[in-house]
Amino acid sequence: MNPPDLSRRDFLRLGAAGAAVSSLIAPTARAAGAIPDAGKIPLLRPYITPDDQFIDVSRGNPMPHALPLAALAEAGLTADTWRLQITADPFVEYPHTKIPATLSAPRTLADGTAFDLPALIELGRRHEVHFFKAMQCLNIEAPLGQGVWTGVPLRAVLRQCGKMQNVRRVYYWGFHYHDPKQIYKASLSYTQAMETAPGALPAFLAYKLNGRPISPERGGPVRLVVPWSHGYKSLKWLQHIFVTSDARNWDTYAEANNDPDSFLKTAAYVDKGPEKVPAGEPVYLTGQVVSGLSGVRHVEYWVRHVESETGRLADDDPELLRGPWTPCELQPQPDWARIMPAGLKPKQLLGFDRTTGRPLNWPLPYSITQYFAVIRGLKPGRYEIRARAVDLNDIAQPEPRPTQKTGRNGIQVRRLEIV
Ligand SMILES: Nc1nc2c(c(=O)[nH]1)N[C@H]1C(S)=C(S)[C@@H](COP(=O)(O)O)O[C@H]1N2
Ligand SMILES: [Mo]
Repeated sequence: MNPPDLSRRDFLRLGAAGAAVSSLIAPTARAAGAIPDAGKIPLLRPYITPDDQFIDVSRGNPMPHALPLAALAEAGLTADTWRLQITADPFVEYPHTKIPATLSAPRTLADGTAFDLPALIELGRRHEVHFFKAMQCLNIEAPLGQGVWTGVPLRAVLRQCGKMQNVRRVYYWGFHYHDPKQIYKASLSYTQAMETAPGALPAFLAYKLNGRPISPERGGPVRLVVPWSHGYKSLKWLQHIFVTSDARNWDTYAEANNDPDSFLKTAAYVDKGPEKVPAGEPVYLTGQVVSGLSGVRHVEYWVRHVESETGRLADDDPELLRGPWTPCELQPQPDWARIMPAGLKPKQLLGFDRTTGRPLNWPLPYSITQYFAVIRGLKPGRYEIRARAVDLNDIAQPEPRPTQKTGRNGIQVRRLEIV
């Protein structure tokens, strides 16, 4: 399916891309109203990622979303058959746990109290939230896609389980063929699940993406989405929530040497482009910037002239740190009302002003924004072009935590030759 996203057309109109590009162009050209080549800027992707352009990094053997409909129904992965169990960990393990976690009203298949989709949607009548979020794997150097997710905060669901005691972590997992080796699990601390700072986005159980039921490929019928983290916390094919007094992190991602409580990192990613550009023609640099926990102040690029093939330049090489780095342009804000999925208004989205329908921050937190630059005057020769994000603390990528297993944000490079 294609969401009703017209931003690509908007971009390609000179009015949108041109207005932003004009600040890069000499004052005389601007005064004359001529914006050379602006229409050629290869922006870009639609702001909302069409389903078929989302990058899929699912695991599973076979992939749950590849199951035929009957098997999908048997797996509890259709709207009618989906059930969610919520149970408490009965064990104690000294010295890690001393008193078991309890729920006075657990939700189980055995006694018929498991949540079904109508019950979740009914809960949404009081608690529903909508917001933009990008999916980005902690380990992959490209965002996977973004859209408007709709669902119910996790805390509202947990409150449907009676009195909760001695809980310090909330685990969740999905369909896994009853094969322990295929369990993919993630967790939040109790506080992260239950409390949200004013204006911040809660962890929630999503049942819509871009106004429609979440496809099996994107993790439907219900996906647990954690706005502030990388994709590994946003669990597909959700079927079980498990509360425990064990404060240790046993996420599948923790077992794979990742920081299992990382925040989404601010980082710029560079698009591919032509390897050869004729002398005298501008080089169009484009890419995507993810706004992580620390936000985005701007994106900047550095052009490095190289004599021949060179080895990798470390992200903390003094030459790289010196630059000179030049600001890129961020894409203009899309026409929010036009790109909204049917039935949704921008002012209903978290992070948007309730009266004006304008976003409270731009770029949107935890989302992808595109950037570009028009680079002129390069003489024939070989070049490397790098881009990096600078966050709202004025810290440039890959800092402040360059350990890549906390979220890949290495500085990307595009190589080209001016001929
Ligand atoms: N059930 C389940 N959910 C999962 C995963 C998984 O393997 N199984 N992978 C996670 C990881 S590591 C990422 S990056 C995202 C990828 O989301 P996508 O396939 O929608 O792009 O899903 C997350 N949710
Ligand atoms: Mo991932």
